[in-house]
Amino acid sequence: MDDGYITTRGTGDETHQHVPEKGPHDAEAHLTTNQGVRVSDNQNQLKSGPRGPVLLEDFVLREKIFHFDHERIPERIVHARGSAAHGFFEVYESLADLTKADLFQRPGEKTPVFTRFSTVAGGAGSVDTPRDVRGFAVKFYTQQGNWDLVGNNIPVFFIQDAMKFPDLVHSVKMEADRGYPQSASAHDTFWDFISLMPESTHMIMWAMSDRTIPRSLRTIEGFGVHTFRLVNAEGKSTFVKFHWKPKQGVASTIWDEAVKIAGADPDFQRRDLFEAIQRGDFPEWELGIQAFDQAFADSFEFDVLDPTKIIPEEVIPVRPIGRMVLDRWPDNFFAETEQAAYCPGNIVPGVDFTNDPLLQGRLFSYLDTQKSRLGTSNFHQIPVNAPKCPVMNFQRDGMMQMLQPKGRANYEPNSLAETAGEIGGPRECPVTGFHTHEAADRDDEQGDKLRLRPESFADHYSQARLFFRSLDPAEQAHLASALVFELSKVAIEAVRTRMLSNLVNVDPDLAKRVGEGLNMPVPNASQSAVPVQDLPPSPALRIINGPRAPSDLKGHAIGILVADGSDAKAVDRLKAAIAKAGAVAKVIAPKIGGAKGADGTLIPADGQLAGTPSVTVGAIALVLSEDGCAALLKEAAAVQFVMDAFGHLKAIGASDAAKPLLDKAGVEPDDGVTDLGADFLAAAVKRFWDREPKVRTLA
Ligand code: HDE
Repeated sequence: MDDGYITTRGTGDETHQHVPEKGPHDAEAHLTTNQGVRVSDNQNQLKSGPRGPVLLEDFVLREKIFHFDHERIPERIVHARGSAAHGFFEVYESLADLTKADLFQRPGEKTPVFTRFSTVAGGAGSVDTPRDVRGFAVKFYTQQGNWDLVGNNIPVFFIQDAMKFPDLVHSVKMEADRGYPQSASAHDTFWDFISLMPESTHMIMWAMSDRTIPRSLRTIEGFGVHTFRLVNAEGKSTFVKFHWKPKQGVASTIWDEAVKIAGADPDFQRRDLFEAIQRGDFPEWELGIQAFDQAFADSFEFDVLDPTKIIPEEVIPVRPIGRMVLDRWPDNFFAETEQAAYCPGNIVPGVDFTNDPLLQGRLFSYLDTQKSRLGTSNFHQIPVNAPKCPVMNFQRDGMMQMLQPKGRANYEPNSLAETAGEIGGPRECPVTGFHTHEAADRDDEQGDKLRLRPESFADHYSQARLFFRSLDPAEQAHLASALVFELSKVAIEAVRTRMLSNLVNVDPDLAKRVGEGLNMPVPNASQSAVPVQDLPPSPALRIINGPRAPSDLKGHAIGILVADGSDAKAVDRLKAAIAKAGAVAKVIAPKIGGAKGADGTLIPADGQLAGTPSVTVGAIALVLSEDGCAALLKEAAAVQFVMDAFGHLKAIGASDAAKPLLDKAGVEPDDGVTDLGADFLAAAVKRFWDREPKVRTLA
């Protein structure tokens, strides 16, 4: 323009020039409005004169801003923060003896799945590594309809009855008046509620254990929690508990590490899952069941309908029945991960519920919440939620209806509709349709209308004790310290005291340790309705020194710290050895452009030191020259890099010249501190728990 005003048109037009002209109706290659009209200028609104007012007739602007204004939908009231992936489930052998569910009939058959992991308390934009339970929700798109197994990474729950769920969630979420804390259970209202709910004690043991600070979403177990049932073609019902066991092993962080990860990379676990899938290192879980009958249920110490109880694996082993592999990241986060609508009520013939009062309440809640979140009763038509088998019924209309059924008949029975050549349209399927398992399992599963908690649900402490006493001593110390940390954030002394009195029932030594950590006297035990039992420990519950600790380096990330003067060949050798072990090497340098090797070659970097602290990797190697080391001694980030790796009990491999940095970071020699040879890779798979008493005081 030659009127003296600067225009900014250039950018948009240039972009357009790169788009090949395909034809007048080819909307793909051209920016259009939602009505399909091509947009001529995506940079400037329509104005009356160069500095004049914007014109109301600018439908391109109005449509664009209108749509943007409505991009957000309500986040999930719980489990708002989540990451998901597509994959498949492959059944190992026919389970026809136990269930008629189609996905379990033919060995080797694969069923598509969409699996979402989540934290519970925080909002959708909260960090990935708070101390929190993780959701583990799997949607199986079976040929007989969608089956959703909506579980957690902990096999028990806080409450026994759905009536208490809103209270529980209100107490843990940010406090009603002040709007904080976001994504943390360490505050008054949560512990006030918990201290008044002895039935939550078992879950609290799990929640305060290392289970709630997992290293990766790839290293968590999953549990269906409730007792479900499988039903075979003869109508025989078998009770089951569902388990997901990660092939990657079960691994957790240390609390100090989880806190630092939250600052270094709030999306740490989402990124980890994304990167693993992108590089073809597909995470895998085995699905297992604990199957049992009514006779076992009657003989078991606890009520199998009580969701605050486990059945130890030593009592009923977990039978692996198939595997799940997650091999495809969603194309679009909102369309898939955010709009995924899970519902424990989505089951298929061959699977059924039990009377677990928590499960029954859940069956109600999820359908409801999806309507509120997704705005329409037609949310099942959203691609991620739509079954991959035919859907045929006479449900019609509703907001955002995407289907266009033909014909006059929208009722059943009718004699007008024609579907697949049959007059009358879709019909009931008395044989293949879903039948609820009819028989009550016991006489007390029917009768008068009552609001009461059965006596068989009365023992709130024995399994909490079982859990605590089953753990490795290092994990017990973490659990006690977690309680000290959380209760130290509780301002109301009476709440702390009440919690201590509940803990005495779990284990007097635990209560003593927590009392000492708080510097508070331990009160008498709170009242327990039934005597607390000493049950045999279950070593399967351990993470540290447990049966499912990671056994190799596959999928681990190892940081290699370099600086100017590092031996480029040594870095290459290490990278090759790390790759051979199936792990991922991350070269970390003071500058992202890399470091200049001793031989003058450039050592490319994957991360810059300040932005890639050692908490983001599982072990560290220091490949430094004397000069490089001397330079890093003056960098707080480098000293902290090593200090944290040592404090987080990780393996540290170091070249001789890196010794001054080890010294400055306070590293004391132990089995986890090695040279850069094979010992380092052998050490990198482990954490050195024996080191812990040297680096922190635990309760
Ligand atoms: Fe949930 N839960 N829940 N829950 N839950 C939801 O549904 C609810 C419970 C679990 O990735 C909500 O879509 C009630 C146990 C997961 O999208 C809501 C009760 C277990 C997810 C809801 C429970 C879970 C949810 C919120 C007690 C483990 C995330 C948004 C009666 C077995 C699924 C939504 C995803 C989500 C209700 C208890 C797991 C409000 C009423 C026990 C993994 O419907």
